[in-house]
Amino acid sequence: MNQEVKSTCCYCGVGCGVLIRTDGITVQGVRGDPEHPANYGRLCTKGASLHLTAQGEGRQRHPALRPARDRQPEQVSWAQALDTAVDRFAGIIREHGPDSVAFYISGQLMTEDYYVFNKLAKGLIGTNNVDTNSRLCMSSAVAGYKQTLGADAPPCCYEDIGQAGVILIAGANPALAHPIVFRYIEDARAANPALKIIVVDPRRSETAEIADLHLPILPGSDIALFNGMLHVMLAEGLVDGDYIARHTNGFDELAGNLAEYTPQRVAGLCGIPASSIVRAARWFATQGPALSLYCQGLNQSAHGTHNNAALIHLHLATGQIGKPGAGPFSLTGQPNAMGGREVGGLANLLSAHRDLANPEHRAEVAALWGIPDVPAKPGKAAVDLFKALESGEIKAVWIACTNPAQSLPNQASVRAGLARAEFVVLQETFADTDTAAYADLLLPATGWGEKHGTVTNSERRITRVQPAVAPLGEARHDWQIVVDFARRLGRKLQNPAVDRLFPYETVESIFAEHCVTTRGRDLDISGLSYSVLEQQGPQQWPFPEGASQGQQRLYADGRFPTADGRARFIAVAHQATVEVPGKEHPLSLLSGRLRDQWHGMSRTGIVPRLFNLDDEPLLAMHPCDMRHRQLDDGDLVRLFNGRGEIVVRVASRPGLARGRVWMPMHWGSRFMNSAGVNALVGDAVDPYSQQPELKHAAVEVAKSELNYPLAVIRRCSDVAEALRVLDAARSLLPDFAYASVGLYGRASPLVVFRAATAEPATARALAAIDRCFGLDGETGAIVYTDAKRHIAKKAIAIDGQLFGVRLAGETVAQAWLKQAMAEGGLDASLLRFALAPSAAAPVSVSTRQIVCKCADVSDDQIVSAIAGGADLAGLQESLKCGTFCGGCIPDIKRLLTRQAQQHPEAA
Ligand SMILES: Nc1nc2c(c(=O)[nH]1)N[C@H]1C(S)=C(S)[C@@H](COP(=O)(O)OP(=O)(O)OC[C@H]3O[C@@H](n4cnc5c(=O)[nH]c(N)nc54)[C@H](O)[C@@H]3O)O[C@H]1N2
Ligand SMILES: Nc1nc2c(c(=O)[nH]1)N[C@H]1C(S)=C(S)[C@@H](COP(=O)(O)OP(=O)(O)OC[C@H]3O[C@@H](n4cnc5c(=O)[nH]c(N)nc54)[C@H](O)[C@@H]3O)O[C@H]1N2
Ligand code: SF4
Ligand SMILES: [Mo]
Repeated sequence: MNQEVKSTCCYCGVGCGVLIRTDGITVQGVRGDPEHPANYGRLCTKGASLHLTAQGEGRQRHPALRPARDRQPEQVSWAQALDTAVDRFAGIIREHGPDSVAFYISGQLMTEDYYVFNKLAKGLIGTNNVDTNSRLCMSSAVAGYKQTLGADAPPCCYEDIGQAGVILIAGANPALAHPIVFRYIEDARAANPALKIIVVDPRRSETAEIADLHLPILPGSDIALFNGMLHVMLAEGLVDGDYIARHTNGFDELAGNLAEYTPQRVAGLCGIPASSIVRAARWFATQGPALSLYCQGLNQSAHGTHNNAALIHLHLATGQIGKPGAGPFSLTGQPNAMGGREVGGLANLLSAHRDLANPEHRAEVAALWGIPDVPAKPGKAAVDLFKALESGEIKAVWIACTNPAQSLPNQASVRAGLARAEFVVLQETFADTDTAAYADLLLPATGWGEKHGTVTNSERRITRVQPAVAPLGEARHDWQIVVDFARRLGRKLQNPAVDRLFPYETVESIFAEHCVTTRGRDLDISGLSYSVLEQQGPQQWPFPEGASQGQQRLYADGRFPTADGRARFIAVAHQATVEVPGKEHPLSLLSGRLRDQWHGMSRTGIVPRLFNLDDEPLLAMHPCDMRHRQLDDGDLVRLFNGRGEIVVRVASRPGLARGRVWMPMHWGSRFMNSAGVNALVGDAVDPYSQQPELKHAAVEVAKSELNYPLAVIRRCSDVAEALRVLDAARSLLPDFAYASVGLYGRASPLVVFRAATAEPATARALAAIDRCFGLDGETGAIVYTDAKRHIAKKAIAIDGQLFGVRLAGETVAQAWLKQAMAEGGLDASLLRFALAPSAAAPVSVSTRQIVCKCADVSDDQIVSAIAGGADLAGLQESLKCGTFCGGCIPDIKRLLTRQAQQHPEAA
């Protein structure tokens, strides 16, 4: 019998509620939870395809121990696995002290998982070496809030988006990275024609398309812009002197600095017209409630904390905070980065927004945990933690729910650190991430659909996550793994507090303890419990004991959680990026997200249709920069700086200013033959937040001399087969100077492999490739070879349909071949076209346009349903198009109008 279980989407920090449909054994489907206040039933493409990632493919199913670094991991029991880990950790701790081990965890864990990891390190072992991937993500936002407002608390809520008069989106691309937030922005735009939207982004991003004013500032120049805006406000009398006087400190000192940020000077620093700065300032101060949305464009900078502070200043100076539609709203990246911050799971924090540097806070936590003290010495933040692995200072690392061998900057150093470490544990849901190659011990964790606990989203809302199915194989919940390890380690180290520290039998008991630690703090949730969350639904914090509901907005009374209750202005000044493009490396490299992929693609990378927009890592570049280097669209280029070199395909993007290139962060060594963009990005960090400058590196691009292209497209009967072929193809990647592999999916799933060589591929190499893709047979095959031009092609048909094609030396037909094969096949009678050097499809190939990317519905499906009498509601009912993110509804309406015009008689 099917039932629906309430859970959340495990991707971005919007924190959408989902209903998981299950027969109790497997996950059957997913839909948005109509009752969840984050999304009211909507989902984006990633959320809408979650069930496709929960079928067991690609998972780590049992603990495994690697007998030696050059050997494959071998299956072991949980007891063997944990005892081995205990022996190694205890041995290293005894010999070298607690600071010789470290934990590197993740904003994608549940709050309860996070809580016990933190307690294990700080409470049991006695080291603050516990840091997380939130260091790469939110730590500048944390430091920015704390420096100015006094606590790490986003003061806004999603409802503010619909109530704002002006929305400033800076260094964020919610159209792709927070799609449901973007739906709210679109709704606000539709409901209020007077709404002004300003987008600050060096690129003309997808989000910039909705802007009334796009400010394509020079990378890293946000402080100058915000200071310049404040200068204008001050000069034009647009600041709220009364609010400043009553609720803030430090304005005069900042104002002294502001004098030099004239629009003319700022125009030079930011590379935008002075008039745009003036306009942005006036709109911000005069259009009604002002709301800012910001993310990694501000955070991932060596001056990220001050980027955040400079933006928050605009709100403090105009009193645009603590009221509906207004405030600085930091968008959280990961689904539970907020929860991690709440339990203090970072090397410089303690439980419930307490600070490690504060002796009173340390004493409070020690008392709550029932131990004499917690260590005072700050732990190592992410970048330093991996440097310490490289230097040998840290000898063992426990990594959970993150993939540092892809996502950290300066990959050469990170990978050297992992290789040097004496003992690496990887607690993962999926097998074979880039980090797995370095792990001595692999521990299988439960994944989405199996997990339980709580998560907090961007608007401080805590949701209970319920399991829909049992753990796969031998997988265990993250908290269970930690608690089991902690108890074994505590006994081994003869720590008398171990039973008191880790008494938990249920996940609920951990949450209950966490709630207690928050009593009296800014994020007080002493009034929350699992039963309150189940009965009353997701709740925002604070929610102290006795409260009947959470708090929608913070600071309505103008009182801030600082010693004197006032917010603070910080004297921030413009700073350049750490690497400034120059003669040798004249291009500024930006990196970020695509709509349909999530980080290192361990999950989204097993869903064929999530590759349909981008199935290869592309470097976006301005046409003039390309011409200057004699590059054509689609050429393979070397992308390099002093740190490394990778080969990628270049794509012309006029929306990108000259001198800037952009690459997605998603491709690592599992989908291409290099570490991806982080082979080039440096590891300079912000002095306050220790967040690395992931968004900026100086690079150069040159045409590669890989003149012999290769492409293989292989149709598969189902996803399971596609994943097997994909895995096999991975073994080919290291053989090439350029290679990438991906999926593609419509009616049939495909595996798409592309590579290039400097010398023509030998017959032997081609035979190996054919074998790998199952294209080595003769039945149904046709071949074409032109030895003089080094062209060698082969196509195979099975059951009257094209099954696979390998093109070497010339590959121009691959684009239409891919479409045709994905739509179900290419009739065998057309096989010879597959080998022709034709970039255009033969007439008979259907070229369907996908209109609804969430439900994967094409224009011809919609047109034929309209011909059958369907209206919008009918289409939504029968095809499900336009029912997930809603982004395609305008396109569906256009098709309805077109059809009505072409066939008025039907209307
Ligand atoms: N589809 C998808 N969504 C995701 C994720 C994902 O992997 N895939 N990951 C989630 C996570 S963890 C995070 S942190 C968020 C990130 O969400 P965002 O930060 O919104 O996304 P990014 O693409 O990293 O970068 C945002 C924009 O910053 C711009 N930028 C670069 N440098 C600067 C600068 O100096 N100044 C300014 N003003 N802008 C700059 C980039 O051009 C880019 O358009 O996304 C979350 N959502
Ligand atoms: N150049 C560049 N680099 C970047 C960024 C950028 O914009 N540019 N963005 C940075 C940012 S903001 C972030 S957040 C990081 C993200 O970087 P990572 O944290 O490395 O990214 P993920 O691929 O999400 O890694 C999460 C891993 O946890 C596993 N997992 C999923 N669920 C569970 C679970 O419940 N338990 C356990 N134990 N494992 C699980 C997944 O399979 C996955 O492999 O990348 C950073 N790196
Ligand atoms: S916006 Fe998309 S990725 Fe983010 S939580 Fe909602 S469904 Fe998941
Ligand atoms: Mo992130």
